[in-house]
Amino acid sequence: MIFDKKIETSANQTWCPGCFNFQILNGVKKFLEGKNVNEFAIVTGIGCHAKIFDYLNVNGINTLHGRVLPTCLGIKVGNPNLNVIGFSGDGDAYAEGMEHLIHAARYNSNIKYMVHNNQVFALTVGQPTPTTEIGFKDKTNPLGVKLSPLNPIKLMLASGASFVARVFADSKQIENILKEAMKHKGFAFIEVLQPCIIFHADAGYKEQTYSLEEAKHDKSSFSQAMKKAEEFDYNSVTKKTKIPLGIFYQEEKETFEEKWPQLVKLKQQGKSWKDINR
Ligand SMILES: Cc1ncc(C[n+]2csc(CCOP(=O)(O)OP(=O)(O)O)c2C)c(N)n1
Ligand code: SF4
Ligand SMILES: [Mg+2]
Repeated sequence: MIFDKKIETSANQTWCPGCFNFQILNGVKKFLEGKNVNEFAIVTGIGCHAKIFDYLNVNGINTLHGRVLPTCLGIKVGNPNLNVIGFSGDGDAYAEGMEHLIHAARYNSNIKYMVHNNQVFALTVGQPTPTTEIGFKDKTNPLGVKLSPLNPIKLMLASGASFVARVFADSKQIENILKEAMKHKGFAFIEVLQPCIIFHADAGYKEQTYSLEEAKHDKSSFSQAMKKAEEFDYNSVTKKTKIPLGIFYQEEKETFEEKWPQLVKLKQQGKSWKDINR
C-alpha cells in the first residue's frame, strides 16, 4: 500500500492545543507521504510524545517506558528490510532508557531515533528529567534542580554514534532531517527541541538557534562536532546562548546488520536463526 495524503488515523488527537508535538507529527507525515507503508515500522515509548503512535497509520509497537531502542532492534533483527523509526521523550531516552541509548550508538543498527526533548516528564505533569536546567522548580523539586543537565549530543558522540543531529520542533526541519537520516546507513540519533507549552515553555530557544550547515560546519570532524555540542548546555537561555541545529557528526561505518550478513541472507531465503544450527 502506498501512503496517500491521509497518513493519519481517526484517533482523537489529545495533545494540548499548540503543542509542538503537532509540528513533529506533521513533519513525519510529510516525510512518509508517497512511501510504501509496508516498508516502515514505528516504535514509541510512554509519554506525550508516544501519542504519535496513535496518529500515524503505520505498523509498530507502542512499547514500555524507556524501551524504544531494544524494541526497534528486535524489529530490525526480525526483518532487516524494514525502515524502523523510534520516537522517545527525554525522560524515556535519557532516564528510563539511558542504558539502551548508549548501546544503540555502539551497535550502529540501521535504525532512526527521534527524541522529543521538552526537558520534563510531561505526561506525568512536569517533573525534571536529566536535561532539565538548573533552577527549574516543580512540586517534586521545590528548591529547584541543582544538578547540571546531561548533554545528549556529547553523550552520543562519545558513545560512537555514526549520525548525531539536533533540530527544532518545526515540521520542515523534521521532514528534512528524516530524509537525511534515512539516507544514512546506521544508527541515526536526532534530538528535537520540543517546548512543552504547559510544563516547560519555550523560553526563547528558537530565537537562539542557528544552522550548522549555513555556518559551514564540517560534520565529518569529530573534534569540531564536540566543540559545537558544547555550545549549548541545556541550561536557561539568554541572549548570548547559541544553539546549533543540524547534523553535528556523520560517519560511515559497519552496521550491526552487516556484522551478521548471514541474518540478512537467511531472511531473504525465508529462514530464521534456528536454521543455522540445522
Ligand atoms: C518504567 C516506568 N516508569 C515511569 C512511568 C510513568 N511515566 C509515564 S509517562 C512518564 C513521563 C514521560 O516523560 P518523557 O519520556 O519525557 O515524555 P513526554 O511526556 O515528556 O513526551 C512517566 C514517568 C512508566 N510508565 N513506566
Ligand atoms: S503537556 Fe506539554 S508535551 Fe504534553 S501535550 Fe501538553 S504541551 Fe504537549
Ligand atoms: Mg519529556
